[in-house]
Amino acid sequence: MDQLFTKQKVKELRALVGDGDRVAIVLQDDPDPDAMSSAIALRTLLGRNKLTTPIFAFKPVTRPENRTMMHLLEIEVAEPAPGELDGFDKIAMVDVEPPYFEAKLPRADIVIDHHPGYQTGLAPFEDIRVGYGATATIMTEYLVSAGERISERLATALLYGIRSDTLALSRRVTEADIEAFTHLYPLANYNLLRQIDRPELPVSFARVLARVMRRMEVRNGLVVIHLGAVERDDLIVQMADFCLQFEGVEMVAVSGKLEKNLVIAVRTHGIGRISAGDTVKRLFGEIGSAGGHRNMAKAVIPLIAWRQREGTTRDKLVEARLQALFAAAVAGGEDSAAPVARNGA
Ligand SMILES: [Mn+2]
Repeated sequence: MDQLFTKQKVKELRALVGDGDRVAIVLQDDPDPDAMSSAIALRTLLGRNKLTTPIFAFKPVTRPENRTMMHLLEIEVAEPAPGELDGFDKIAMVDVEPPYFEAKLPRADIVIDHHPGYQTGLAPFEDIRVGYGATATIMTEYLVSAGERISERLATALLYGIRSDTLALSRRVTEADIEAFTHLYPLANYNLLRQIDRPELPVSFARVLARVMRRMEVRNGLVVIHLGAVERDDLIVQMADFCLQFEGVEMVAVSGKLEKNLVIAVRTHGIGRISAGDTVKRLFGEIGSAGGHRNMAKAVIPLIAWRQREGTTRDKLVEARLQALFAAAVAGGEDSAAPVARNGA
């Protein structure tokens, strides 16, 4: 890699984004691993988090392994509401270029990509490396050049991005891709990579499924299910996604006890007035960490805090209480600010 050039680009990139700027990262429709990993790398490089620098795509991720990657690596990609992108100070795109979006974007400020055939000179910051096998390779070079710590999660994402864009380094691969791959290799989590390729459900989960699916009901577009104790966080998430596919379902809340916490995953189609993120913040923000986007949110509540407020952590009662809380939220819409009453029964 041309280290001097990369260093210069990182400097330019950071200079372009002001401290208080809200930055939107926009990806191609149905984003792939290269795009998603490049997006979180850009966020790290800019020292941002998901609130100040959310990731958007006009069409959601659909491929099962890409969805698994999102869940396992906790990458959130939101569909922008009409006009939402106008509210951002900077619009960045990775693994894609402005003409792809036609008139859908108000602006383009940052473009980092490896696809050939686009017109350049459309954004103040551009780094298009047509020879490269993956945008994740460019992003890895940026991170290395900037001396950024590459977390296990980020390394796993970038490695998977490079691997999938180059068909495991067999197609369109350059020296730079191999160098980036080699750099990331010792930093990544192989167990996660294997799970992305082929997520396995524990056999014991079949029994959990058989038990809970029997009592699944759709009420007012809402499904609430408490799984009881679960072995892994992603089982809760997978269950929520699964339930969202049923006829008439608009919002799903699935909870499970994971170690000392009650973990709640919420999914919506994002069409009604209800935002999953706002709902969990309102319901659980005071007793745990809770947040997310319109379609996707999560709350992690220490069981001890749940017991203090709700009186009990018995599975049956947890489900009944969650059912009541979410039903009230759905009925009340965004404006329902009703405080959550202590209620043991
Ligand atoms: Mn790519």
